[in-house]
Amino acid sequence: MMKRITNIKKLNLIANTIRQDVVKMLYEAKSGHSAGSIGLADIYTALYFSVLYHDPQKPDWPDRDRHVLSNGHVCPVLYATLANAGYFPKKELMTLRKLGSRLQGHPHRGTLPGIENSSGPLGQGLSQAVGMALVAKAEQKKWRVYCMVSDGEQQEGQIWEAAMLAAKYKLGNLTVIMDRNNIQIDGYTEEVVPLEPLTEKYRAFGWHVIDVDGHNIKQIIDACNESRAVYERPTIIIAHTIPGKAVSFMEHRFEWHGKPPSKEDMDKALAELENVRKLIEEEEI
Ligand SMILES: Cc1ncc(C[n+]2csc(CCOP(=O)(O)OP(=O)(O)O)c2C)c(N)n1
Ligand SMILES: [Mg+2]
Repeated sequence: MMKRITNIKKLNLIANTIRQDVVKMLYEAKSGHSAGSIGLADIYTALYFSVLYHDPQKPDWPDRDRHVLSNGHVCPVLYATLANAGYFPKKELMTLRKLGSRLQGHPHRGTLPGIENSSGPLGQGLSQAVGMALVAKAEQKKWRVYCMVSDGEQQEGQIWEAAMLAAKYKLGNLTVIMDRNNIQIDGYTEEVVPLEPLTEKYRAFGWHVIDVDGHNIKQIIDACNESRAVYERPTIIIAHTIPGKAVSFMEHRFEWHGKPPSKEDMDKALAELENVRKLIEEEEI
């Protein structure tokens, strides 16, 4: 069983390492999705180092919590988190998107330990998560399902079908986290197809809704704990994030949705992240 880390400084340092790994992986791969992946480092740290019941040594342990990634293109952050948690050797991260690698550009269940679902086609992961939560409920299991969805995915009809079903079956064992980073492939969500008011929409669909700062690890952990205490209703945590968070030239820029860093970009990003690491060490952040 993975030991829970509660010290926020330690968790912030892990998130910083994950950001550095993602930058290096994407540079090495010469393709992939930078902004969403880097923006999710704090949430993935909270999930795998503090929230989930799981055991990197026993990835198929039947009583583990399940994490379903719906917006599969951000898998570099999931791969980096799994490697840092001990699911597979960190050096394998540098094989991202290479021929024959277990770390494909979109996750493939059955290939890499810790991957619970295949994804890439947007809008489907919530249905996968609802199916898993239904099984856990029917079999009266204690494990929970934590599902990551993006904001761009909210434009897919299938998301709302799954949302209705989760409410109908009173899936209190389902916690969804939405990466509300306001960008999608080629623009701002509110300019492409407006999504707001998201909180009210999910409330109207019968969900418990919590809004958090997606870079505040304590808030993320507290919201996950709150969701565990909500019965008979699924929970969605709307995590307000900054795409590319902590890499100044990527922050808030949809141009970085699907672009990898050049050598120059990587050097600049790693220098900035090294500064952030020092500030965390000195407890300035
Ligand atoms: C069904 C489907 N349509 C289109 C795509 C192509 N696509 C990949 S990522 C993406 C943008 C989705 O928005 P979001 O997940 O919010 O992007 P991010 O915040 O990570 O930039 C699109 C349209 C896809 N993968 N699946
Ligand atoms: Mg987005």
